[in-house]
Amino acid sequence: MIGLARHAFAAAIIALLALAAMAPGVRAGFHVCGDPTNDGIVNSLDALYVLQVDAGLVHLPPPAFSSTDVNADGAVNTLDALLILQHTAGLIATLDCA
Ligand SMILES: [Ca+2]
Repeated sequence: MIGLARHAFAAAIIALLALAAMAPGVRAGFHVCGDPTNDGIVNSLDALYVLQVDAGLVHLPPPAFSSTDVNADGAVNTLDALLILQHTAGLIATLDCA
């Protein structure tokens, strides 16, 4: 039941964010924690990308994993997207990736 709710939550967030922007393609090479889109900026598009990965809509290339697992728990999921959004909103000063 919790898993179903988690996926429903992720799907709702994806739908809302997709209205605002198209998901960018992921380029080779990842450097900034919380920036799986690798555009040098950590923002809501990165959270959208994480939610798409969690929902199975896009594939996360192995090199991107370490910059995407922002809570370093070994998984890329909605918690990482939440932390990215909190960072974007200024509620978290830094993100610590695996
Ligand atoms: Ca994680």
